[in-house]
Amino acid sequence: MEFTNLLLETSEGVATLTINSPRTMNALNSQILGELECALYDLNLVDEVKVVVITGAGEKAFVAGADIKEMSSMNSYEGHQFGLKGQRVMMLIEKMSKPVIAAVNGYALGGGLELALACDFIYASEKAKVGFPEVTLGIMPGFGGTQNLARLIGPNRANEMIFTGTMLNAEKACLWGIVNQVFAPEELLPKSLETARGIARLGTVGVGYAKDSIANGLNMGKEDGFRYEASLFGVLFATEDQKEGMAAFVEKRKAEFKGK
Ligand code: CO8
Repeated sequence: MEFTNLLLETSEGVATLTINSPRTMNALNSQILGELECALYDLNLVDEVKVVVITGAGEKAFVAGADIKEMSSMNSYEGHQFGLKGQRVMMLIEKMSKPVIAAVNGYALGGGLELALACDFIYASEKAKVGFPEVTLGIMPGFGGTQNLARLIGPNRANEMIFTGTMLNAEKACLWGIVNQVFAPEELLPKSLETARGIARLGTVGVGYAKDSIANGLNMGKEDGFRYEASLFGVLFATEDQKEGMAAFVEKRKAEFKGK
């Protein structure tokens, strides 16, 4: 599939999806959201792809938010549709059976931070700045940010970030648990790919089921979560990866996983 605003590169089981509109700080307009939805839907179906890394083109921004110029003339119905479109992309990332890592190379603001938060974890460059400036525009986060941020760092810190609209630097974002690791700018993508390739070499059915168990378990009571985990755990014993992984351990050799 051809994309106007995305670059897609796949190697060693890892697809790198780069949002490529640096002139507008990779702001998410309707077209980019549509392309992201198609690309992610497709990547979830491609067997060769085991892990996805999302990043932004250029040196300044991961994604500086939803496109303010496009939103400025929307009516209520259009705003609602735009919000739903963005939320579909975020939900798609969460529902994918493959890990998605956000490599945040610069500003991740508003919808950009929401995109990063929808990913399974975030690596950031020392230059990254994250925040929700929506209240400075008279709106609020609308691509799942109020939900995902509060679940990740708790309501008090989420309240402070969202009500004040201030940005955190990478160090503070890491301290607050938004970002897992911070790297020098030139190290960010290599380190993200190294982690992604490491995951891609493992038993990726188990990885996908663990993602499912963590994500869905968070919306359940603990007992239901335990039950859900046990049912997925049991299914893994019907996979080739489980047989290969355990046989390799017993035979003292490296496992050759097939992802099935
Ligand atoms: N939308 C559209 N264009 C943008 C955006 C954006 N979010 N961010 C930057 N741009 C454009 C600028 O307009 C500028 O274009 P031009 O040269 O044509 O004027 C170009 O990118 C470069 O930007 P700056 O000159 O401003 O660059 P600076 O380095 O001076 O500043 C900043 C960088 C700090 C990132 C600054 O551009 C900025 O503050 N951008 C806006 C950040 C923001 O407010 N983001 C939140 C947007 S709202 C949102 O994301 C809501 C999500 C949920 C939607 C739900 C809908 C229902």
